[in-house]
Amino acid sequence: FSLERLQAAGTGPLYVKLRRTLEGAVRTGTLGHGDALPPERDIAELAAVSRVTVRRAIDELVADGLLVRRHGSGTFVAKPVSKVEQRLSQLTSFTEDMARRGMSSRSEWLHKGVHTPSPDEMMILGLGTDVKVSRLSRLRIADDQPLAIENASVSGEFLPDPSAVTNSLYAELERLQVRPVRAVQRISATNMKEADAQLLGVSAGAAGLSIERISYLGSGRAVEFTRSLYRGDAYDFVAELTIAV
Ligand code: 16G
Repeated sequence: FSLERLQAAGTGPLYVKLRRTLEGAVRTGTLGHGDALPPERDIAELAAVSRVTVRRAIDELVADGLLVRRHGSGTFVAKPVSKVEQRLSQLTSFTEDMARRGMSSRSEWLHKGVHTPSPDEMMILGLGTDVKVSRLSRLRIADDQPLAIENASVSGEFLPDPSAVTNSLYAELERLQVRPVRAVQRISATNMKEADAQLLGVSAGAAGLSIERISYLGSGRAVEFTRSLYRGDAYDFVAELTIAV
């Protein structure tokens, strides 16, 4: 970030020149994906510009997705993401979806436990007053890239022991002979809150897809109520449409 580099970065306001210099450093590999940026005050000193100028250049690169700010640990060069395309017509599990693409998948568990259901869970899963609910929260990772945070609730009648789920929830439900055969899924847009963004390795406020899935057995009983947050930059949902008759 030397003064000479900045002067060579063409015309325009200082923050634009600094921005171009930083972009150049990423493009040429001087700054690698995942690398930490030096502290703002060091950049300001090296480039002989004010902290305000540095902040403005970095803010814009964060907004563009080239850099990521992680609370408490600094600013990093974002890792390039490969997008996952998911068809919207088949009821499949995350593990199966990734395996079909030749990707490995794993879960980082955030919580597994048996609880008294919330009013929402009671209503959606059709639970009686004395039935418990199994809750499973995890970060879903494909080929080492975090893709989604999933919070699943399953009736205690169908899944009494959530600790039995090691990786695939649907594989366990299949073993228990209560794998769902139909689901209704609702997708809406959201901006990620700081804590969620941090888990998913993106900046606070980044675009996310908030997804609710309620899945059912052939008998019509609801098995699963899952709320997920997918990375908007890493996931595309694709639906095939046919003409209405
Ligand atoms: C998918 C489902 C989720 C389900 C999970 C089971 C969406 C938005 N969500 O991620 O509802 O619980 O698959 O995956 O598609 P697993 O069997 O690999 O645990």
